[in-house]
Amino acid sequence: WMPFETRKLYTNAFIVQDGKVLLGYKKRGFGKHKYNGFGGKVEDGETSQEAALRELEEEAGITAPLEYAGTLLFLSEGSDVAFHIDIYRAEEYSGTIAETDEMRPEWFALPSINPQGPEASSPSIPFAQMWDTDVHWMPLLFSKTAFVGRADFKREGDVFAPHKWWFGVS
Ligand code: 6OG
Repeated sequence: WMPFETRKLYTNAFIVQDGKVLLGYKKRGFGKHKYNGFGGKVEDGETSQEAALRELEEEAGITAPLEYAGTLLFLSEGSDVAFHIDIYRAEEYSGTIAETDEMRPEWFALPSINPQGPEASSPSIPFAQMWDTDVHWMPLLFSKTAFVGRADFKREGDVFAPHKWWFGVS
């Protein structure tokens, strides 16, 4: 057991529109080769909302009226760092979505939506290429239910995998 000496604050933002969600394929850094929302570390002197807006602009080239959606806490065995991730969402955006050095944005259809709708031409969310825990809390994000959750990761060989988690309505 270790006390959690450090809390690292991150953001993650999702645009949800017309039965689709905008994700980015991460080309480098933490979470490389996974799809995720747009986000990063909250800098000193910045609120998490300001960081979420800055990261969305830096990684996808757009701005949006982001609303707070939920908070996730990730802990790892043998580490005294707790990752606190504030999740944001918006249903509109302005600007032109652009690929950046860090992220390649792509639209994905939300689960179980009218197959004739405007989202029909988009592939479904690639959960197999995302963080293992995303599948548990993303339905809460899509249903606009404020949520909170925690996942504990354990080392399995070279990778960390979640072995215990809880996500729910906040
Ligand atoms: P940069 O290295 O890009 O910030 N992040 C996670 N996102 C999800 N969905 N699940 C996790 O479970 C995550 N751990 C970290 C937060 C890293 C980005 O990765 C997110 C940031 O948006 C373990 O600055």
